Amino acid sequence: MTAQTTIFALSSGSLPAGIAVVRLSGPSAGRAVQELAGDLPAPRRASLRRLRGRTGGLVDEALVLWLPGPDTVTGEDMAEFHLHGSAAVVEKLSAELLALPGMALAGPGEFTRRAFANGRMDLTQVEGLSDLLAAQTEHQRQQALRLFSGDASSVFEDWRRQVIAAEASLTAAIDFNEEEDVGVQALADLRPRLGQLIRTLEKALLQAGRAGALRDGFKVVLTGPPNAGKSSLLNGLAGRDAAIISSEAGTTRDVIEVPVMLADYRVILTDTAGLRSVSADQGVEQEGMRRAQAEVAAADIVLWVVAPDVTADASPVAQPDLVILNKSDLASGPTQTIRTRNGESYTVDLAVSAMTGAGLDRLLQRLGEMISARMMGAEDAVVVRMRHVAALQRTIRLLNDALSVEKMGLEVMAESLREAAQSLASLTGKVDVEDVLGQIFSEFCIGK
Ligand SMILES: Nc1nc2c(ncn2[C@@H]2O[C@H](COP(=O)(O)OP(=O)(O)O)[C@@H](O)[C@H]2O)c(=O)[nH]1
Ligand SMILES: [Mg+2]
Repeated sequence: MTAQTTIFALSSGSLPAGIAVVRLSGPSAGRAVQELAGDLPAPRRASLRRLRGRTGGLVDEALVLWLPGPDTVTGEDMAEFHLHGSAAVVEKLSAELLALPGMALAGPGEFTRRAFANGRMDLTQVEGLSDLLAAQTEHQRQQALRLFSGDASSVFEDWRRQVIAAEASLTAAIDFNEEEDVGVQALADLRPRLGQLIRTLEKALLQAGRAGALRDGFKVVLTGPPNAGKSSLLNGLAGRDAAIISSEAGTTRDVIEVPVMLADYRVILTDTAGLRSVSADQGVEQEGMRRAQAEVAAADIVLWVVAPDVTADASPVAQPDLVILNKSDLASGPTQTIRTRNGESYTVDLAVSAMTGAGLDRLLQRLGEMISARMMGAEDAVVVRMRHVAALQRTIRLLNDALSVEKMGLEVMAESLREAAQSLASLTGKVDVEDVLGQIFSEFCIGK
């Protein structure tokens, strides 16, 4: 869609609703208002108007906002119609708008794309907006706002300025290269500065893992031998029957994920197939176990579930985060340790009974505490997405390249620094971003 078209879309939620907001952006926004409302109301003032179609028939009575550019979210002329929120009203208005020249329905994220194209937002802010619209928890909202507000962009920009400053002083040194000492001195000055920056970037990368969990949900995986009661426990923790329970070992073959809220974090409880040795003809169960192992590898927290009436093979991870003894109702007394098939012993962290519900509250509380402790400050992270991680890793590599160059290679060093600055610039979208644009904007809904 060219910038010459004027786009419009329903920007509010699904219909019917109290009010439906149809947004317009582009050069004909003002004309559309004039045609429908009869005049152009005062800018930035909500004005009540009767909207009339081409034949003069009444479309609706609506609040109309006229928002002349460039001081708008998209940087273009914009308008809003606040209509009565029925499908028929929106349908009728859309038909009237489409009859006007240069008017088209907006594609997903097209308003935001125009805002980006007109320099009203940088790429990190666009990502923040996308996350903000998807935010389900208070922590996710805070993290998204950190990106959307431009806080993260200023951090990225500060890093980039440091690299550019280093490159500038190096270039100056190269220009004086006849004087041996200047190059030596320039390097001596630069090394600690770049080293410090690399450490800062590495620290930001470390935070990225937690930030990712905040965005996508914290993954808690239940693993253990068949019939230990993993599926029963998942249902108990989730408060509903999500997984099938059976006394027949090997019932759970697929991975079952149940999102729950714990300590105001989004947590994905994950039930898996029991782990045991099976013969080759039990192919489906084997595939289930393969998936179970993949889930364990991707887990943020691994709960190893065992029970008094089943014998466990060794835990699939060296150190499970919690060893849960289920079926405490079957145990004759308190059980402190359990023994595996080959004689290893593990300390039981919590005894519970999925059947009677005993200990479930304590388990939930314990999980909430573990997650809060691990996620502490994750909403402050600026490196959140895989794209950020990749750009940062590349930057660190280039800075290390620059540092490894000896005095004779000042120009090579300067080149590495230039590339490092570019790599940081790609975070906010100052360069080289065409390929990532499509990806990011495709996450948006129509009307945003
Ligand atoms: N007595 C008792 N039985 C349980 C408990 N939890 C699960 N079971 C039973 O153990 C069997 C296996 O349960 P299930 O949840 O399918 O185990 P999974 O194979 O680990 O997923 C079923 O017959 C359950 O009813 C419990 O806390 N106490
Ligand atoms: Mg199961």
